[in-house]
Amino acid sequence: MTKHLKLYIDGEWLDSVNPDRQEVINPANQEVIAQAPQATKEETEKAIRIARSTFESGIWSEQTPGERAEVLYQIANKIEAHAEELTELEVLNNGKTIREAEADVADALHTFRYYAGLLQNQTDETFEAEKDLQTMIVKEPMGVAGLIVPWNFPILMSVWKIAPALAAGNSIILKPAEITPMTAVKLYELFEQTDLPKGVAQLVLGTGAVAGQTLSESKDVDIVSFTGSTKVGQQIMQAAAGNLKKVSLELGGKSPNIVFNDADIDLAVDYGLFGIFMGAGQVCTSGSRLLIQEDIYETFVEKFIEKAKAIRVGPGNDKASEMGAIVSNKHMDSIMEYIQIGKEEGAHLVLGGKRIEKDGLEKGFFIEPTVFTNVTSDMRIVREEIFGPVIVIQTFKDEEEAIHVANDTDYGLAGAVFSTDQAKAVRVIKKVRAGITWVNNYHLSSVQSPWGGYKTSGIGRSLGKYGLDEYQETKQINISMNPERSDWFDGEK
Ligand code: TAP
Repeated sequence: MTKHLKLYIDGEWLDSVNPDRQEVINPANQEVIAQAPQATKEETEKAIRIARSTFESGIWSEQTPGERAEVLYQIANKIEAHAEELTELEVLNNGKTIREAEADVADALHTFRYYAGLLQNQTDETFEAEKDLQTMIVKEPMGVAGLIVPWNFPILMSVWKIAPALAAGNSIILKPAEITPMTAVKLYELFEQTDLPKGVAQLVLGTGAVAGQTLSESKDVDIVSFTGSTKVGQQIMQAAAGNLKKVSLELGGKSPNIVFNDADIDLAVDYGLFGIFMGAGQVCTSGSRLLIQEDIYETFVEKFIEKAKAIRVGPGNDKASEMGAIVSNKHMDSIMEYIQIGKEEGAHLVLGGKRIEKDGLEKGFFIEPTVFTNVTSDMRIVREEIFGPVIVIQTFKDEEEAIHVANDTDYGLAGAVFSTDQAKAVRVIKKVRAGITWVNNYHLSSVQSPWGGYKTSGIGRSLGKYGLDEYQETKQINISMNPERSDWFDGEK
């Protein structure tokens, strides 16, 4: 039986008045798993009004950090207790593998615990600015936070926004991607079992064009935090200009993974594969451009293809699958179109390139691990984010050229260097214009570290203390300890 999902506003599960429904499907076999409402503009505005009123009431925003931290710990414990169910839902709805979904759920609960701890360790500054003038620098919640998340990490991207936004004392409205609402709904069911006050957290299921746009435009929203495509990020910035709300954007990438001739080749191959094929390449930080030094090119490509060929593609809920499905038919078509473009541009397709339609995968959205060589820097497959299991392999002569090719992109989200010469590796990674970088590994990161990009990859940082800052205002309070008149306008002079 398909589940009928609802909106969650002011502590109530509500049907939308809009009769249109979004079918939520399992991308591994196209089975319909739920029907989701498509919130109207008025329903989204109602969610914003409730968030504004709970914020102003102080029921959450004026709780002490210790009290708020306690609720965040309760949420983390609920996620832990329901980890298996959340993992299954994520696999079912997104198509990723169990191993990937387990890691996401573990990261989600860890993020709530991290922000609970950070909140209790955040202390205000105070200093004597002048004689008898005591200054305090305090952090305050921003107000109402609109959180818009994509489909590639449905629970994790939601939590990376919800945990710091709630920790800071904001009231929130979450808008998941239309096609992947399942774990967000479960998360809100878990919130109901904690002491999070009613009306602090709303869930609006709906389209980007209506619900997302309403959140971005609203004068009653103080910050909109978005993860997704650069194109929509630009639209959100324009919509947000009306009340000059804060905009935090984590956007796309075309990240370089540089391998020098002195690298441990097996290690570089291993992380090169992980860098692009984890999440079937539907990861903002994917290492989608491999840059190989000319003299190891043949050896590297041979080993890389041999291993990529052996990747077991299949349904996420099969423990043997190493790479899952593409999230939707529409997105699969977009990836296949890029593969066609690559061929027409004259790149050499040396592995994959086809939809997989055999061995029980006929009904799902599966694409072979795909490798292009002989590419040039002006090709669209080299410049544009494909967001699928497709890698382009470029070459370079020396350190200078490696840096030039790595930075020859509009994006600046991530990048990596492989070399056994630590000094060179650090020298080069410092020149890569990107916010999330690695030396001799790929994709390894922690909740303490700031997450975000340079150039068209975004504005602002998630996670760590930087992520909490995103959702806080900073205020100075100047206190006269021994008040005296200023006599600035003294009519007698
Ligand atoms: P986007 O269109 O960017 O969607 C991301 C989120 O934004 C979804 O919740 C979407 O809602 C919402 N949205 C869409 N239009 C909006 C608007 N005008 N105002 C406010 N919110 C809006 O991503 P997509 O269509 O799913 O994927 C397209 C491409 O984006 C991908 O191929 C990939 O290159 C990139 N992408 C990047 C990332 C990351 S993490 N960097 C993640 C996903 C996608 P609905 O979809 O529900 O309408």
